[in-house]
Amino acid sequence: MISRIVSSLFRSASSKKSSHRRPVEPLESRMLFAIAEATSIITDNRGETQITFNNALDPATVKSSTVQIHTAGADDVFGTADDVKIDGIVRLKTGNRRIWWRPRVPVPFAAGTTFSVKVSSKSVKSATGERIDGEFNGPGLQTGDGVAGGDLLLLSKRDKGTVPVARFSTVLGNIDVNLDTVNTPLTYGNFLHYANNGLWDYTYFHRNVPGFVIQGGGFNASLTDNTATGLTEIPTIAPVQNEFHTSNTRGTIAMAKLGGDPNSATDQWFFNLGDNSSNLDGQNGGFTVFGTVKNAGGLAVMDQLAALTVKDLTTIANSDGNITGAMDSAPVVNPGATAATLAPLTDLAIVRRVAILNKVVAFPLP
Ligand SMILES: [Ca+2]
Ligand SMILES: [Ca+2]
Repeated sequence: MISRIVSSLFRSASSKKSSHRRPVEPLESRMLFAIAEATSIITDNRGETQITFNNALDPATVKSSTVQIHTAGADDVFGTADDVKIDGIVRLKTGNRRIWWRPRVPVPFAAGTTFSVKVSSKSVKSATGERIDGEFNGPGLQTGDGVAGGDLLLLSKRDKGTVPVARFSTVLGNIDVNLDTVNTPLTYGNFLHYANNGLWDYTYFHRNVPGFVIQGGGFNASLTDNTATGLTEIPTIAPVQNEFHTSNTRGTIAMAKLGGDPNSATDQWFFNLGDNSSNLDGQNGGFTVFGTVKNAGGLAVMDQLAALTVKDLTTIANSDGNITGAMDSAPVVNPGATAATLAPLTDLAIVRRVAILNKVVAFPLP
């Protein structure tokens, strides 16, 4: 993209030189010298979309009418009249450089459904008033018509590779996890049930044992009742057969289970903070490692979560003994949090969302 802008500059300069009497058209330069272009696009299989620009955008121009997500409709073809617009909420974050779209309904369509993303260049402007440049030349993808300007238009598709990536969006940042579909297929299927139905949205890490594990997946916080009373157990399905294969080393994630019952894992998982292989590989049939933290950034977030203050919150006002009993070593982001005054959404180590990252491809399909 930079080279394209540079060549535009040269073209303008030379035409100006060859015809002194004709001024450069101001409208044309506004189009060609677009100062806001997308540098990163992240989408997940339940529709959440984050588009980061190199420069700030005008917040007044970023709204549900100018950032649109569609599914293909009955004809299964994008760009036709029956495409279905998905109702969403649009925010502008990160110094007004990141468009953050999420569906208003947590699971608006079957997880994995391909959807299109359109950011209107007629409407969305940079903070200084220029139209955006709809070309995208970011990692793994080039899309657009090769001419600066125009709508930013993409398709987001299910990643059909053998190592799909789950993103755990936590209060302290994202942890991307490479999922093992080959050695732990049943556990992977179980994982998809909870992730794809949004059941892990607004859950929290309820147990932190520094140097050992940090555990979550079992309980969630209410968006409408920010007190201990609002905490609930997430509904579980039948336990999954144990599939121990990979060692419980640092940066792996494994299923939690009941003592003395190897085949009892349902919705709770834990990150191994250190090398727990000598303990967890042999105990209770071995704990099933089903994924590995993908990169150093994710490990850093994991370690930051593990460094949070730990509180005994077993006396919170909640009638569910499974919840209170599990919170004897609960990490809190608010060091002043107490069992008596607990405000889960602001005090606990919330996991805002767990979803599988999608692939972004050019629109229309090649
Ligand atoms: Ca269609
Ligand atoms: Ca273009």
